[in-house]
Amino acid sequence: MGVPSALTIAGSDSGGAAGLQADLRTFLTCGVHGLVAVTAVTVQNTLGVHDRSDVPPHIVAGQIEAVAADMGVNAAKTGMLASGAIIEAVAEACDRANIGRDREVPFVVDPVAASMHGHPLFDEAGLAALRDLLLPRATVLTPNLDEVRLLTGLEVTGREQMHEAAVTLHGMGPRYVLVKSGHLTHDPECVDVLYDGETFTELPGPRFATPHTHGAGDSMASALTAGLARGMTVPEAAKFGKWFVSNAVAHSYPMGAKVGPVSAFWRLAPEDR
Ligand code: PXL
Repeated sequence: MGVPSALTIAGSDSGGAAGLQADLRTFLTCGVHGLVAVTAVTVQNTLGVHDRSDVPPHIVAGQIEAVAADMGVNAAKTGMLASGAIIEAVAEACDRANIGRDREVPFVVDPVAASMHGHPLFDEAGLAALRDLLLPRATVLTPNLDEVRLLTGLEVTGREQMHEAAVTLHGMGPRYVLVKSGHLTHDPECVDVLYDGETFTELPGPRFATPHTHGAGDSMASALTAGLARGMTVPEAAKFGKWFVSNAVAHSYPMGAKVGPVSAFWRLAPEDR
């Protein structure tokens, strides 16, 4: 096999911490060629998202189909999807490109709902389209606890409830659900839960004291996607993603006035970091 490729369907963060910039950096350091379908351009720094422009839905679909037809996609993921109209176009393009649950190309749906500053990254129609069109197409759904609440109404305050949330979300269509524990801040550890409809697999990790966590969710989902592109099973790729993001948070750095980015540099040789 040549170099594996992974596709991110995501928005641009001008601050380079999250979004497609985090995804491409992660793909690179995981040895995977990054393909991109840009959904939106955000005007962003560590103080917030100040403006944005969404890409026309047919251009988002066109990017997916162009790279799939010519270059081949070994795994795909979503990030910021911006609107219901873009989600509809993504669902149709993914079907044509054979991306999705029970299809040839595994599909990681990261249901990115808001920026870390709380700015919504899609509208009401986007939430309905995510539920109706993307959850049933997901090989793996990777919500954080805010996204669990948005999708299910469940307020998760402990590890037991993470299991309940995983069961509810699994009933909404994805093949696997990975509930992330980063927002369970009173828990001294950071134990994510993977559920396949029968078995719960706990993915333990340390909780770091750093405030600099921008892009953590994107990096986790991208490393998981890179693992799938390299031929790992979903449980193997989920463990790989957890390992990658724990190290990325451990090596995060301050930049700008507020929350700095997690690092993908940690996998480089020390003299290159
Ligand atoms: O971290 C989620 C995310 C994804 N995509 C874009 C973002 C953010 C968070 O700020 O800005 C473009």
